[in-house]
Amino acid sequence: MKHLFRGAALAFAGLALLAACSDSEEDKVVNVYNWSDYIDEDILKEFEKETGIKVVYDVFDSNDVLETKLLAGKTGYDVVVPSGTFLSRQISAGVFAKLDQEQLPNLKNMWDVVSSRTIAYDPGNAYSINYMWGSTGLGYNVGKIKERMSDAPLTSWKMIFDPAVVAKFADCGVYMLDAGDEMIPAALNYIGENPDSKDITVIAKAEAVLAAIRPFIRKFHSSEYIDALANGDICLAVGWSGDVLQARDRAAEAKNGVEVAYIAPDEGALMWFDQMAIPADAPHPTNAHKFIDYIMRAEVMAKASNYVYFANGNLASQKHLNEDVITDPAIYPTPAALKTLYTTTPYDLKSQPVVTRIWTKVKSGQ
Ligand code: N2P
Repeated sequence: MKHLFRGAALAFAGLALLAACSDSEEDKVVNVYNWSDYIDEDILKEFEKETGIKVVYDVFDSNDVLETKLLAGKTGYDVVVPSGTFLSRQISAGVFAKLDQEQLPNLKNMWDVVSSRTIAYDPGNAYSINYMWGSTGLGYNVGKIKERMSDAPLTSWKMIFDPAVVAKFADCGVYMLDAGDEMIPAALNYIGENPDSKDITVIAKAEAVLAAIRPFIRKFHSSEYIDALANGDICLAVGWSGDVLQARDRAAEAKNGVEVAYIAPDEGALMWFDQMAIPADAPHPTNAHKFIDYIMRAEVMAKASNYVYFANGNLASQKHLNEDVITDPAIYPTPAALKTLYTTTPYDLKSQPVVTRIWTKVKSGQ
């Protein structure tokens, strides 16, 4: 009996050792799939230098593209960054592994103002951690817009959704995000409907708004507008806050006389949250935790926001943020501005096909 007991104890210790070994035997690599123009690449180099873990970094500019891959499975990715609405239904579909909080000591740095909002998508924040958040608004070329319309309604969605206004800018180039899940709510909000409506008769109303301005849109794309704005190739874009601010900086650096500005319009704009998560079939889950924990370091997170001009969900990072970042209301909105921002919830099985159909139709211009 005594022997048997000792045997079992030994076997148990052996198993534990094996588990520890397989942990440390994970290949020294982490495969990250994040949005384009969303990090200071020095961060990746510094992580590699410190940990010896190579970062294979791949980018996307569409939640739909990420979702298609995740639902098919076996992406090979260890860390992915869907927005809250998409993350939520991906969690329900069993796409992600629960985070092991013991491997994430820097969770202490996170900001309850953000984490209390992201629980709407990920109850208990069990599967995800906020990377960055921002708004969806308008980027414009100050000079070109003024030239064409001296009294342009710069702080209103009329800039894009009023056909008589946007028609004036068609010649200098108007881009729109290729994101039906954001543009349909924006169109609904513009006509006074609930942007988060799941009622298909309400959602259908967005089609007429978008169809009316379709002739004036040069391109639907979710990342090319940064350079297009910066180079002066277009004069108006629906875009993501930090991306437009990056365009502003690229223009200033190029000293090309282009002045770019961002506005989250008065009628309200979408506030979204991009969340780091680990696919259930990630090949290197331990490295994924190490990577996420590294990103959650106050200095690292601040370095990322200082570079891409998006706000983050990390309170400890705030004392390391550049003055022009923490004080810019386009990045960290004032409490009053925050009240004008709306959030959305995921489309369900009934509403998603309607959104997809409208969006495909609008883009095709038929
Ligand atoms: C990064 C854009 C990410 C914002 N360029 C959209 N979730």
